[in-house]
Parts: sequence; C-alpha cells; structure tokens
Amino acid sequence: MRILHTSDWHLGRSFHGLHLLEDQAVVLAQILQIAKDSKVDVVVVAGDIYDRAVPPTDAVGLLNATLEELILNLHLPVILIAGNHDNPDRLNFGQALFAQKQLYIYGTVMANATPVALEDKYGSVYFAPLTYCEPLTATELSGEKQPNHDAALAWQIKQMLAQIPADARKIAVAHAFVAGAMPTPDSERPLAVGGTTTVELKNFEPFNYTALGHCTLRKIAVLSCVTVVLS
Ligand SMILES: [Mn+2]
Repeated sequence: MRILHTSDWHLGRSFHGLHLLEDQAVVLAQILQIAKDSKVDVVVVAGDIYDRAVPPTDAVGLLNATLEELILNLHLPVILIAGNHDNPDRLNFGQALFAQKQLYIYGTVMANATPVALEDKYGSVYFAPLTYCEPLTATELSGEKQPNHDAALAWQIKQMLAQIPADARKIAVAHAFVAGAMPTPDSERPLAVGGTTTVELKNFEPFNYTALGHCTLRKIAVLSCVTVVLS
C-alpha cells in the first residue's frame, strides 16, 4: 500500500500580516500531482489542517476543492485528523456522511473511535487516527486521571489496538510532540503552559509506520510529503 503522508497544512495562516493562502494553494496542487504521479493508494493528513479554530472562508474553500479532487476525481481515500490548531468539533462536521465517500475525518476525540481498514492484495491495513487530545479530555472520556499528553495518547492507542487484529499491518496517525523529535519549523505555538507535552516514542512501537504531524523524527519541511510503501 502506497501512503502519501502529509501534515500541518495550517490553511488560512498569516505570517507577519501576509496571507499565505496563494502559496498554500500552490503546495496543495503539488501534493495532488504527487498523489497522481506516485499512484498512491491513500492520503493521510496528520493534523493542523487549518491554522485556527475558525478559519477564513477562502481557506475552507481551498480545503474543499483539494478534497474534491482527491476523492471525486482521483478516487483516493483520505484520512485526516485534528491537530492542536483545529477546532475538533468544527472539523468533525459531516463525519459519518463523508466516510461513505472514503473521506475519514477524525476531529472530535471519542471514547469509541474506530480504526479505518483499507484493503490491498495482501489484506487489510488498519489506520489508527489519533486525533489531538488534551489530557483533560482523555480524563473525562476515560473516567481515569490522564495526567499528561503521553497518558492521553496511550489511552487513545489502547482503544484502537483493542479493535485491530494483532497480526495485521497497523499505521498510527498522530499529531504530537514526540520526545527527541523536531517541531515543525515556524508553525507551532506552545501546546500548553507548564507541564510536559511530549509523548514517548515507545507508544508507537506496536505500529508498522507512524504518520506524525506537529513534529517529525527527521527534518522535513512544512507541507512536505513522504510516500511510504508498505506491503
Ligand atoms: Mn500542531
């Protein structure tokens, strides 16, 4: 399965008063071209779709046009999760409806979130969309104290793994600051005031591949893409 992994589009971002949408449209057009040229099977956007909770309308329009091209014209499934910049409930709009067209949106954190299973000739590949989750949200939903981001993520992963066969191919999709990783350059505000916001790399050990947003284990520029072949 060929996966186009991208993140941190931050659509609608202004940089020192300069709107970046025209540049973002150029980059998204390049991503569409990569999706076509590389004959990918699925596109993953690992959080921070928008730059803010209430994005400008032209940013919403750009996302809409991009998703239409990917899904209606290229017939590619798309999996996207909320990052810390997205409003989870607004992003979640239409979730069940869009899933029927293979647009899998994970905005709102839920206690009963389910993985996405996509098929290739070797069987199922399970995607665990780990939408950005504050410790307080995880505490409320789990009924147990989740003192930090690491505990919240571990709770989300546990829920997902319980629904995935142990021997199946598994991919995590997460928006987190992994210990030892690089934050995405120039795109991030602090996740919290005080307290640890990093998550441990070992959380992702059960997965064959982890599609991260927010930071990267190698230095990959904002809006870059990698294609992963998993068979
Ligand atoms: Mn982020």
